[in-house]
Amino acid sequence: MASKKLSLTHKIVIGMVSGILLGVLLQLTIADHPWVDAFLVNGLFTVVGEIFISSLMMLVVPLVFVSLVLGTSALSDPAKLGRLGGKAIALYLFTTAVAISFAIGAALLVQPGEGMDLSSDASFDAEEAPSFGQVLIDMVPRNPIDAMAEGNMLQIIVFALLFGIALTLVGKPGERLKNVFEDFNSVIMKLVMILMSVAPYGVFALMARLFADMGFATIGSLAKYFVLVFVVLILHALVTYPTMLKLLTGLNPMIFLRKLRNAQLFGFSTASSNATIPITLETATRKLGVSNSVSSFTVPLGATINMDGTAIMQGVATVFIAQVYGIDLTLVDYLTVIATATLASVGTAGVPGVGLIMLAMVLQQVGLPVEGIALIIGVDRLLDMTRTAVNITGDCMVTTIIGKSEGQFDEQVYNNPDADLSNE
Ligand code: DAS
Repeated sequence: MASKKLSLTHKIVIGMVSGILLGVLLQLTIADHPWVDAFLVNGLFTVVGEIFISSLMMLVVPLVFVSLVLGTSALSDPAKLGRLGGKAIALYLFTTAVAISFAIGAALLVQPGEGMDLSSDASFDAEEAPSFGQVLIDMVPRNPIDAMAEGNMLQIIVFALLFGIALTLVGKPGERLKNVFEDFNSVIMKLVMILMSVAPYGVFALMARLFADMGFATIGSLAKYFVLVFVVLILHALVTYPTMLKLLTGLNPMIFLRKLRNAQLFGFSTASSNATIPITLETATRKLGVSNSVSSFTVPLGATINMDGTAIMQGVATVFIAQVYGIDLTLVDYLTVIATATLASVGTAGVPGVGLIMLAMVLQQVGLPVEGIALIIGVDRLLDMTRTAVNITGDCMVTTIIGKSEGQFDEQVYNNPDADLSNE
């Protein structure tokens, strides 16, 4: 009997697990064999891992711009766009507020910082939180080429939306240009497929380097904090999202979670929602059956403004740091944390480590010492990877809800187990 071809998901999981096992082994030998660190961990694995992430990031700007222009131009009625945007922003902010409220409640119950003495003398440079008005002003690109060069996702989204609307209103030239964009989109999507085929090697290198570098002793002293964030993240992805999807669409959430595996594995491996946009977009359209008109808008938007996983870390970290420094927060303080974390997520891109930068804004808002972040940096990478996978899951859930509510959704594709890239 011909052996069943390994699916892409299986290959990525094999790459991930073997990378973790090798990394743990190397971590134990690095002290005696410095060449392992130099040639393998900071040599081969770093080079392969960084090339893999850069190759994904390479596709994000052209893919987001082209697919969003096409998606917008297909939405014949611009008023529909307003409704789509309103629904997306409302749902994204709502799920983020739910996530952080859930996290704060769990942290107050578990008390992760209880009994911890203040052991850190390191400091953390906090960035100023942009005002909400400034975030709105910054969304409009003065120079669209600059916005693309800098990968400013919100500015690229705004320019692509306006360009797509103008494309539909300009008649023949727009029709000709739309054909060019459609061909360009096909080429970019082929590039995404090629990159997905080499993903297992990139994931292997990323995991091997991470686990060779990460001292497990750090997790030990922060075990309560680490485990609490991890558990709340998993519960949010496996309970909150399936419940919302079932209640708001009636769809089978188990199918949803199964089809999300590749996108989640990419998000976990890269710790970057932005780098995973090509896979998230492909998942939303080809696996979940949401039209490009909706996905091309809600996926890049979600990668930027929707960070439920990040909000969960911020909720637990705020309670943890307040406890470690012996500061009692009031209900108003917690409401301020929820509002600040929800709004802070709007203006920050989905790249590795952005959650900690946003946490500094949240702590400042409630008068907590920002240097408390130095306590949790050591275990943040693994949590960043997990919360990025949760962020992406939230993006796809909202995309599916909106696609179905807008009639831009093919339920046959959603229910078809073979509408799945992992077999390619
Ligand atoms: N790494 C971020 C993302 O890409 C999440 C975070 O930093 O919390 O979504």
